[in-house]
Amino acid sequence: FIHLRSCNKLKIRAYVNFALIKYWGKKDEGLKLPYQTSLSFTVDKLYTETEVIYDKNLYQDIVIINGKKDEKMGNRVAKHMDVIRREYNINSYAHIISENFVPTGAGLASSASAFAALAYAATKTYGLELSKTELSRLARIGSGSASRSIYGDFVIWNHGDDKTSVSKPLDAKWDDFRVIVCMIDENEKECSSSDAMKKSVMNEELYSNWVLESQKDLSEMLQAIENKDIEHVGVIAEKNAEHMHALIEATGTKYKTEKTLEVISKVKALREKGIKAFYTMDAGPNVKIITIESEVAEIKKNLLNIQMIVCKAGFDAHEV
Ligand code: 2P0
Repeated sequence: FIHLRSCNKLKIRAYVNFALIKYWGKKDEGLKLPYQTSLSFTVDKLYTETEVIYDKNLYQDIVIINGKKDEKMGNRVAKHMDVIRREYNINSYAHIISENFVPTGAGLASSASAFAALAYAATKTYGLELSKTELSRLARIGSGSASRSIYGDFVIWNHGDDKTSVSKPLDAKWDDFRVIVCMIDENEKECSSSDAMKKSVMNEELYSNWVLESQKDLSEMLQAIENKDIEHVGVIAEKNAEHMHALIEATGTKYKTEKTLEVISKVKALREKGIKAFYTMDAGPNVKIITIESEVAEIKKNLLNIQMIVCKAGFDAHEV
């Protein structure tokens, strides 16, 4: 029996990750098991910090995000806390205080960093020392991509069953690699990625093609990262993101806006000029430019009107 050490007050920071090979589609909604293996880059500039304070006097979790009660996210967090309580025999509700360190209103708050920080904070505060593999699994049940935010740098999240579908760090050190987040839209996305994923999975023909192609992209990507070949990495990441968005659009959702298309065409124009800039996109309008350090100044000079965050490799989730 593990005693509740409720005086423990600690804060966990987990970083946002961006997928170069996307996760798109679940074979198990509850356990958040993906159909395919994905690969991502955890960044240094965007993160979430979370505290979990168990309190025997509570009769429900109290969730405060960025200083406010957020009902929608609060319910999701409480649901994940229920999973954690059940798995680790914790019998107390908690105050969950979470802050997203992302530029305000940039539409970049991420469920990946949030659920990674939550899984870690909720267990460590209780005195449990979970392995990173266990944390990755637990984070995954909160939000699929959160399984990757347990680790910094390049990360691979395997498809598999509840036990095997966890992330692992890639053994690749590439100091010059950069992801530049271009902030386009601050509005909440209209269609949650969960709902959009479901629609994609329902189209069996397009979806099975996506799974097949994305896994080919993955093996090429692994080789390209090992070779530190930015052009190859960029081309594959772009192709993979484009394929995902084609699938999303074919099944009735659209995340790209006018501004998105404008930035994409600017990135392509940069490439015509010999600048090594490639893009990826997730379930929203913001574009991320994939590049290396030596190209950053030139990219900034050519995209003056766009607010950018230049990111290097981030770190494993840790206590602060
Ligand atoms: C990814 N995305 O690999 C992909 C690419 C968005 C596009 O993971 O339902 O918030 O919580 O498992 O992890 C966003 O989906 O979805 C995501 P859930 P999640 O980064």
